[in-house]
Amino acid sequence: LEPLYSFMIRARLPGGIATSEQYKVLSDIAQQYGHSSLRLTTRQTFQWHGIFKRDLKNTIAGINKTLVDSIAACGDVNRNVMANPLYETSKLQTEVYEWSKKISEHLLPSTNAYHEIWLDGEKVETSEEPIYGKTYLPRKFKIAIAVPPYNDVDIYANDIGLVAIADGDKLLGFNILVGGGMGSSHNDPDTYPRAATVIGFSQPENTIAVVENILKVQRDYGNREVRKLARLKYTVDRLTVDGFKDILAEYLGYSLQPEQPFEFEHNGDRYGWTQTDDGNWHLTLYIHSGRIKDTEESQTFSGLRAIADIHDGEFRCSPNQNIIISNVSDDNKDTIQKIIEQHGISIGQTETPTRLNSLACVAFPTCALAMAEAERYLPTLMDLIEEKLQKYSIADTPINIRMTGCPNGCARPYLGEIGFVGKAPGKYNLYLGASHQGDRVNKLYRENINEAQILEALDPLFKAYAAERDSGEHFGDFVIRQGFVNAVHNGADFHSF
Ligand code: SRM
Ligand code: SF4
Repeated sequence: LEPLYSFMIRARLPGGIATSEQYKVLSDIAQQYGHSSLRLTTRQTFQWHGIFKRDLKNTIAGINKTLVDSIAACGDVNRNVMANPLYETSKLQTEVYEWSKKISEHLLPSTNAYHEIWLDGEKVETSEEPIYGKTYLPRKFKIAIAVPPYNDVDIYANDIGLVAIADGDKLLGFNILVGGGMGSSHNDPDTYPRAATVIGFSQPENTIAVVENILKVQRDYGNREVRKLARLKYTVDRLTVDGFKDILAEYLGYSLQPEQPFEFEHNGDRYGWTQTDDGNWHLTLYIHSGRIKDTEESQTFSGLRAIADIHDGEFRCSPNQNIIISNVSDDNKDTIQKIIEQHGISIGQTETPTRLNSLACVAFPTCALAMAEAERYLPTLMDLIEEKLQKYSIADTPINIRMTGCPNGCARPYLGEIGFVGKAPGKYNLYLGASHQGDRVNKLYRENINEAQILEALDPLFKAYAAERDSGEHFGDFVIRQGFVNAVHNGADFHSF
């Protein structure tokens, strides 16, 4: 008798967008095989947990039927390219979104192996991958694209970031960022999270060439000996930023132009209803840690399914584990609002800004790499943190809080103004001092502490922040100005004291 193995499946959802019809199937699969629970991820897609081995093939075939697939949702290739999914908000957003699709399609592996194994496709000889070569990449590879002032994709956490530079609605090109990444190992100074570095500017027509060649530099220069040092961030640091730029220029046949000025405001989502010029409505829901399931407080799973039954627009995944019900007609708006209210689903109007800016990874019970709870524990800790924020009358000030069950960093904890990274059950490292805009990683403040110690550590910080902050100063900047932690500018800084 074989043990009852269960698996996680991740969909590849181009642009993070599912039509209502597709969403119904995703939801039905969750009902049939996945314990009526769907998980929105920090990279704009859906996961199903607890799929039994015997159901694996049926589940994947079901996903394919909906025209969503799971190719390149995992593996040492480029993952989905993240972009703000609500592209109708401006002509510029639409154009940038089109670029994210083009890049994603261009970098998809062309192998047939996936179809052979899972879809009973006929076995064919596969030729060498045009971009990935025979060896693929040394490690997973991630790209995101952002339109300032919104950094909702957390661009600095990606191997490649593209920041749109525009004159009004006219796209002039992209600033190119390289070498972002979160993964690290506890007590191993060779590994570190790193905010991506801006290396120049490129005109729109060169976008694909620039991205493809950065990927090829990583393919050829990335560390294939030591897997934990294989991400592009380590390649960039090993070659030095200038060295990397020189090699890229050789691959491209020209150098990138100097970077253009830009500014981000924050890296969170914008909640509630919004209307676009075409008259359609869009509703961003707050889904705690991206978990779509029914609980006593909120029947999110049933509510979203009921919306899918009447909604003729789409369901779009945000990069922060939330969902946007998009392209709602005037006629449907009130009905959808009613379903939301009947099912106790949040549209981010009653939570504190700090809770709305919090993220937690999956961790226990499904993640085999977890050392501590994240998704299941953060709400409890948030209640206690909110008590402290209220005590010092700063509950209306947004502070980014991120928690993960291990240092791999799936909820981008090192970009939290307050970051918790699991060390052991009930114990976390506490990091402080990431920027609110998401362009600077944080630094270790307390190691291996439990709930009581976390609250004891945060109390005086909140007290000082309430009394001594400058006007408009964010918490992450304040703790650095006051000397609680030093700012981290590069990988070496992360571990130094
Ligand atoms: Fe992740 C591995 C979950 C976004 C860095 N991640 C895992 C695995 C697959 C564990 C494993 O290898 O067995 C987790 C599955 C847990 C489960 O039970 O579902 C897992 N990662 C997730 C998700 C679901 C977290 C979430 O709560 O939303 C996210 C799925 C994204 C997606 O749709 O593709 C997720 N993972 C991220 C991010 C955030 C991002 O990309 O913006 C990061 C940090 C950015 C980065 O890559 O540097 C991230 N995951 C990792 C790493 C560390 C990589 C490294 O460079 O060291 C691992 C471990 C590994 O690759 O060996 C990992
Ligand atoms: Fe699992 Fe660690 Fe990723 Fe959390 S951060 S989902 S515990 S691998």
